Amino acid sequence: MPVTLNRIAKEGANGPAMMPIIQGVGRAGIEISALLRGAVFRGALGVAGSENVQGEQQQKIDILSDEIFLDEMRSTGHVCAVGSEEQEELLMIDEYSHSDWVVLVDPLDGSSNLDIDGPVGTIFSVVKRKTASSEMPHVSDTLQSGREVVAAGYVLFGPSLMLVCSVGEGVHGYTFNPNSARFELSHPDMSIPATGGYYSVNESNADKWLDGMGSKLEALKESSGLGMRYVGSMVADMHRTLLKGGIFLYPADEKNSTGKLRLLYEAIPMGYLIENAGGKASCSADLAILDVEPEGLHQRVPVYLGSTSAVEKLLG
Ligand code: P6P
Repeated sequence: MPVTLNRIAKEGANGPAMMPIIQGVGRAGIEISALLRGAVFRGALGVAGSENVQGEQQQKIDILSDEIFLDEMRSTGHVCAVGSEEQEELLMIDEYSHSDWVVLVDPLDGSSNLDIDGPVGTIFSVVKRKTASSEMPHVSDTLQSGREVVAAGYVLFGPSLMLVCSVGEGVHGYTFNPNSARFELSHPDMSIPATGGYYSVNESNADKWLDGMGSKLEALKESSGLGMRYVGSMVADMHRTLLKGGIFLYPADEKNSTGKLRLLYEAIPMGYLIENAGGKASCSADLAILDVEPEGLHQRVPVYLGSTSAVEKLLG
């Protein structure tokens, strides 16, 4: 009998509460995957003519994916609010405003790759609200460090549909099986290789990097002999790093002086997975991503994630 997402209920203290939420993420992934397949025939590709809170062009499909994700979180009956890259404010789920759980999400990360049929992903994390269940959830419920995360993961829309997640009891990968129409365990106990793999970065920014990162990366390249791979879609680049080892980085630069990637729904979920897979996730030489105290829903940070030796070699 294949192992399904139901197994999460048996994973430690948090498993039972997290299973229905992660199953909701899986349902959203299946629906978004269907949306992506053949989107071109429905005119769903291309820009929506609006901007997200980051001032970035929203793809039509970003907005549709955000709606699907919110709806599936509502259908779990256990989520009181969702903080989304696509929404300036925290989205309340009124019918379940008394529930314990708040979900942070980038519903369709890397969507600018859709025009070239590249891989994209959904990135999520779950925290327990700090406000009383008798009150309405508040954005302060989202401003918790990665050490408070109860579950995190991503859906990868690639040649196959995958859901990789952790509730603190190891990292496990599930692949959607079209024959049974459900996610089945395909990558149990994922552990990042200690050596080998690739460095993964947009090197075209190297001349603008801050903190001497240009020379630090040159030193890493010279000493490690790592190959280079870069998709420009965080979920795809992080999935390869998790499987093959190496390092994914997006340093701060003159254009993005606090970094480009978002703390709450990109850096922290990926940092939680990488640490649970035996790797290292840093914002700087002396600050782990999971130790950053968030100040804003859409806050950005520099990120260095991967095999411990590669991250430590780069950052010193
Ligand atoms: P650049 C996609 O827009 C994204 O948020 C991540 O998925 C990806 O890692 C990064 O930005 C790519 O940024 O500047 O290299 O295009």
